[in-house]
Order: sequence, then structure tokens, then C-alpha cells
Amino acid sequence: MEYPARVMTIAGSAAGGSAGIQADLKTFQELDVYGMSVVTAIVGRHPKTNKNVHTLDIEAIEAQFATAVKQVGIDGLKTGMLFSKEVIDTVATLIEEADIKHIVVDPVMIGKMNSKLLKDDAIAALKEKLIPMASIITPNIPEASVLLDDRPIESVEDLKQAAIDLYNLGAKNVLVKGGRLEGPAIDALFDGKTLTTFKAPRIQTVNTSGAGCSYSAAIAALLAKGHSVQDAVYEAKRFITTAIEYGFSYTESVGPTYHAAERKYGVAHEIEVEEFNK
Ligand code: PXL
Repeated sequence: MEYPARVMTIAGSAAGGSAGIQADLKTFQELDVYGMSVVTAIVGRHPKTNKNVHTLDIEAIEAQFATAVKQVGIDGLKTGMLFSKEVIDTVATLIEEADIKHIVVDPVMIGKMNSKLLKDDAIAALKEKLIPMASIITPNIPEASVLLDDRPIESVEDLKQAAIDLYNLGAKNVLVKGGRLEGPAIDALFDGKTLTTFKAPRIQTVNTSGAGCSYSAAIAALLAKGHSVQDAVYEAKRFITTAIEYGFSYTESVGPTYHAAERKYGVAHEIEVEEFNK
């Protein structure tokens, strides 16, 4: 028997199960990779105190990583919510020492419910330490905008230019996700030479909690399975588009995407790919 590729997520725990570590592990399972996790913080709002981000000690983060490396080993990795400069510095050091082939950095900053998932003073550390180590970074428009010193991104042309300019931060590939623009959901990938766009139809739903987490987790899983970056993004985009199509909610809250959707119901929408040489 051939063992599945080993993929780790280093991210926050999202108690509701739609985002963060929980979304990542569900995605890993759907794509048949062996999932592991390092929890950086626990997100869950206390009904009385209103506190939403409960941090963990650096020692706890290092301990989780060391255990997974010793028991299993790592082929691919994604980072999600890291919250502080200290955590980013720690994660960068751990990754460097472990010599990991595929590294997806999802520069998570703000949650769907407006939770602050990255402190302001952590952005420099993200740019200087972690992003240059990445095989691919996957910012959405607000994140790309922050990484480009608050440049507005208001059109598909802006989106493409953002991917090209963010390449200067040192990641091998940049994927800027245009889901927040109007019209079809277009994402722009730049690898230093070719700009590729991936287009899915706009799906009318509010139930997209954890979509970004799941998308980057799918990219990490597919890279670890040996797909090229372009192909990993293509298949991950298809996976998340189908998961969004079948998104749902148990309550009045914004609900999760449905990770099992592609497996259960097949591909809901084809993804259109266009390439531009730069
Ligand atoms: O969707 C962004 C996100 C990432 N990570 C954690 C979260 C959220 C959104 O709530 O809770 C842990």
C-alpha cells in the first residue's frame, strides 16, 4: 500500500467547525492526504466576557510541531491564522529547520465575522520572514491590499497587477483571490513569468465561512500529492467552488462550505483558465 502524502496545517482552531484547523483537516481528508495540525490559537467567543481569541504559549506550538515531525513527518504544509509576531517568528524557524517541500502561506488577517486574526505589528514579520519561504501565498483582496501598503484593488486588472507586484515579496507563486469583486469569482496566479486567471461563476450564498482556509488547504494537499502549482490551484478552485455551491447553515449564523460536496455530488461548476505571458 502506498501511504498518503502528509500535510500539516498551522492555524487557529475555529470552534464552529467551518474555518481554521477544522476546515483544513476536513479538506485534507476529502483530498486523501494524511492531515496533521498545530493549533496556534483558539477562536471562540465567550458569551460573558466577549473574548474571542485565546492564545497558546509558544512552547505549546513548538511541542505540537515536534510531535508531528517525530511521529509522522511532513510533505506539505499550510499556515493560516498565526495572530502574533512571536508566533510567526516561531513558525518560520520551525519550518526552516524541518526542510519542507511545499509551503502554502494563507496570510489570514480578519475572519468573516470581523474577528481580528492577525495583530497589526505582525504584518512586517509575515512579509519578511514567512512569505519569502512560501511556495505560494493566497491572499484575498483585503489581505493583498494590506500587503501592498493599502493599495486599492477594485477590478480584475487591479487583481492581476496585485499578483504581479506581490511576487516581489519573495514567494515562488502568488494567488490573489478575487471573490470579493462583483461578477464571476476570478483568482489571479503569478509565478514570475505567467499570469493565469481561474474563473468560477458567482454563487449567491452567504454560507462561505472557511472558504479561504479550505481553498489554501486544498492547494497544500494537491501540491503534496505531486500536482504542479497551476494544476493544484485549478483543482482546489473547483473543490472550493463546489463546496460553496452546497454551503449551508444550521442556524442564523453564516454557515460553512460543504467539504464533502464534490465527492458526494460531483463537480458543480467548471473552472475557466486563461494564461497571459508577462
Ligand atoms: O476564515 C478565516 C479564519 C481562519 N482561521 C480561524 C478562524 C477564521 C474565521 O473565523 O476562526 C481560526
